[in-house]
Amino acid sequence: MADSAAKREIDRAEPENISLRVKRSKANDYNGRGEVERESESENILYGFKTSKVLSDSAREKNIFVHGQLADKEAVVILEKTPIREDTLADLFSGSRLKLEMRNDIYSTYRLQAPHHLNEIKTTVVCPATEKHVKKYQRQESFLVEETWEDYQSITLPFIKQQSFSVQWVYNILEKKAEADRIVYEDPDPKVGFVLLPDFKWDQKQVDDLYLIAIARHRDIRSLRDLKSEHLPLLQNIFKKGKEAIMQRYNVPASKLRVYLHYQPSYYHLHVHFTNLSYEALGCGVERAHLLADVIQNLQSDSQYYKTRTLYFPLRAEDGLLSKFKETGRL
Ligand code: G7M
Repeated sequence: MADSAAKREIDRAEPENISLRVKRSKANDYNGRGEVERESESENILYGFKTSKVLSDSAREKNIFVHGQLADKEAVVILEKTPIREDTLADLFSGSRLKLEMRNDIYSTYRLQAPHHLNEIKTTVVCPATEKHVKKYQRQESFLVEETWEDYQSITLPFIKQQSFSVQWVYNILEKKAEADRIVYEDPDPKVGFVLLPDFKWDQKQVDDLYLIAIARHRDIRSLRDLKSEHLPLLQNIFKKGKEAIMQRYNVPASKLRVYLHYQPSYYHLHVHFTNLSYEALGCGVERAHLLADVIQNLQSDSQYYKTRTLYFPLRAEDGLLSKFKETGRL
């Protein structure tokens, strides 16, 4: 399979770099005041975590989203089992303990206790978490919303100006105050430049679930709705150089990538998602993802495309924007 070939390639090409990067990023922590703090790898900041509620969990995706308190601050912790990598199989088979559960004819099942280094759970901590973060991770029913350009101006724009998530983490990346050692590619040009780095959902251990984001240096583009033909050089630059950088670093060709923008995004600063085509990343469905190739073509044929079209997107039951659409009778 091309994917496993690419995966072997990532391991062969850069085993040191990748593990180093993973280690370094574990040791980095942004303290919310514009600086990065180094944290000892062995320190367990989750030691005193008090669980108040499981926001959602999935047996299929093997993850759990937990709301609780961390040293009296609200926090969300996401625990996620990661894929089993082919290059760990030898260690897994020879270094584990097996406990027999049942045997029947040619069939037997076991509980395998993997060696420590293969027994990790990817953990993401949001602290202090706002109420909006808690809602974001809470399992909720979704509703499809129809947004005309007029709706955008009268409902969506005022709402996002007031209530959107802080993009401080984005500025920290652009200013190299956080995640600087994770940058895969950067173009410093203030107009068409961008920074490409792993999305924090990707543990970078295998390319099967490859997930990077390109963050525009330009700070005045909130979302798809702000795009005009004058932004084509920026979008084309991200598309071309992003794909090239991913090929060079991870040996994944453009034909294996899904490159898209979210509408609505969670963070209103222009960024583009690059995911492995064979990985069904959350939010890559037709109701939320807009292929960058289509966005470019739409703007080439009509500079005002995103200022005239009705756009559709899902909103979750507790999203404040959904209430606004309801209040104005648009849903
Ligand atoms: O939904 P939206 O298009 O706004 O997607 C934003 C993306 O940014 C998501 O895929 C997040 O996983 C990713 N992301 C969010 N935060 C807070 C961070 C972060 O601090 N670092 C990195 N590398 N990615 C993030």
